[in-house]
Amino acid sequence: MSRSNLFLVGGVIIAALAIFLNFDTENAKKSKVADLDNKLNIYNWSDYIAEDTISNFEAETGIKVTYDMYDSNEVLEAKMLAGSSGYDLVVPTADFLARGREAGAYQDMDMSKISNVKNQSPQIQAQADEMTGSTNAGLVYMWGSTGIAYNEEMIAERLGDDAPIDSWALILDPVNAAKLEDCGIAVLDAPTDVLPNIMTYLGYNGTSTEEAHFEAAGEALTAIRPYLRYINSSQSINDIANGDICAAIMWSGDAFQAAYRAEEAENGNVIDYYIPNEGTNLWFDVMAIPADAKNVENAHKFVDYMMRADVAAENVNYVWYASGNKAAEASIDPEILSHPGIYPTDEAKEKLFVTPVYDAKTDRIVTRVWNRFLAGN
Ligand code: N2P
Repeated sequence: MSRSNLFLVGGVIIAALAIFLNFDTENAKKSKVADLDNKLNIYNWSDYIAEDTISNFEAETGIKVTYDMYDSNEVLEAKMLAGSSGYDLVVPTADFLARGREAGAYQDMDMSKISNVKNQSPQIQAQADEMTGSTNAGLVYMWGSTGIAYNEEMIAERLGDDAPIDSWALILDPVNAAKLEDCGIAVLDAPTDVLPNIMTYLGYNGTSTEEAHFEAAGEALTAIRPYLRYINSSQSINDIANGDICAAIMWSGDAFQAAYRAEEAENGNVIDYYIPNEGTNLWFDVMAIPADAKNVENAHKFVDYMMRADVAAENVNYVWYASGNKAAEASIDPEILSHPGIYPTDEAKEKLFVTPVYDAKTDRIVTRVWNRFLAGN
């Protein structure tokens, strides 16, 4: 082969290679975009969605969902503040979302992409928006209260007619706690849902941020610590349903899920829930998008899907929490809609408060008091 021919062949090979490589990277780019478009990583509370919501969404949109669960705002917060969680959609309680936004851990939701935003209850949404100081922070998924779930028969056997089944004293009075130790008491591992309520039991305002009030709440918890079976936020649904524990500080919907599970199992356990008359906190859990989410479009598509009235109603009928979705109410089981433990009456609402957005100093006090309680001293 002559020298010039050699150059020609070499040139052709290089050009072909260049076209091939370029083509290949273009393809890779395209498939990467397609991958991104088809994925969604969700991190939500445990026991907080109907069984087929995710598969229905996947079938309808072709988006592949990875669905992980947590049972504490603190766990979620740590992940959000560290960044690179890999999640595209999470559901913090509004006070945690407010703090996370201040730290730059969340991005705004583009409400123009959520046509079903019209279904949202303006009243409920306003309460969350007030805390975050934004109308674009996210949309309230569910809301509820913190109260006491108990096994009717087991409590009656141990406390008789004296059982204060309208007060935090059922668990917080050490005399009662000692009598219930054998049948099992559980407390939520949720400092911001427990400490403010213990304050109301002690006669303080649940929205107080005074250090002395947190310390007093911590002492009241420490006094009953020896009688507690455990401090955990996701175990008590099954345990109280099965009769393995008899009283628990729980979130409203979880308590009703337990009651329902016991009924379904026909195991003889009758579980009830009440909002203590000293007062309790109402909370709002908000669908929100982390600042570094990769699949932002899909996160919006999912929120829009969750905001459909029929989808929202199905979720409520399964998890027994009150919905942020007003349009869903027409399809929510009337038993749920009229239940004062789930949708509190206006009278009960007067004793309810929302845990404030704690600043860094208050947050440190809460963490210190709670860790002491967990450690049992
Ligand atoms: C769901 C608990 C969510 C309520 N199991 C906590 N805000």
